[in-house]
Amino acid sequence: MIDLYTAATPNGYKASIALEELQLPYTLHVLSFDKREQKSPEFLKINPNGRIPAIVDRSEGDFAVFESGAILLYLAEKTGQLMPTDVKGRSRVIQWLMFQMGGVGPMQGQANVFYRYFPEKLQAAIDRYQHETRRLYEVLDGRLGESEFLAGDYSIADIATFPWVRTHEWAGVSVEGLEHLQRWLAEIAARPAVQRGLQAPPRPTDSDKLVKSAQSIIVK
Ligand SMILES: N[C@@H](CCC(=O)N[C@@H](CS)C(=O)NCC(=O)O)C(=O)O
Repeated sequence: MIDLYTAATPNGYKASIALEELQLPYTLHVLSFDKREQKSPEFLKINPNGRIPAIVDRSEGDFAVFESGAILLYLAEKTGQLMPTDVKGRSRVIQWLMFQMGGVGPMQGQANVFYRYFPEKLQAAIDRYQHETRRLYEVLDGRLGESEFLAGDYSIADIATFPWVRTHEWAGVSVEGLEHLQRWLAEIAARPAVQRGLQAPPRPTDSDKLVKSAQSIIVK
């Protein structure tokens, strides 16, 4: 059994989607950012960075894993699924996973911060992060024009990237003209395991609440 510590955010959904795809039983622990549960002493023992997602694998002597990319690699390697085992195939998945972890996630995350949450409107920062996110989307679109999924077959690289790209509007970034990216988004959104993962927990529909919750993290 796996304990999943998460919240309704793109990084959180990577872990819940992977657990659903792999049909691994897990217990959901939804942390409240408003109550700063991600910074509690108990949770910091699981993730010293005080962020979600994190998992604890109870079947492996309570082994804790933090960082969403590391969680995806752990689950793929534990099950032998969602990532090939040959050196080149594995490398392809890791390349696109790193591209998400070092590129799409941080850039789009900062686009969210400056476009949605930051108390001051810093146009240069908004432009910088939105343009960089769009540029990264164009790289994804190019790749998806030659391959159905990012690393060949459906893999943890797609699971890492999908929850971010699906919320492009929230970051104020368009996917217009990126036909391959749109095709891929629709294809992944249609997967039953992805739909289940996106309910663990569901994203609040009240955008004011979303903004307030995110602001509580940024200002402290
Ligand atoms: N690189 C980390 C980023 C994790 C992250 O930034 N999580 C956000 C939610 S998407 C969070 O927990 N924020 C709460 C906080 O900063 O206190 C990962 O991929 O796991």
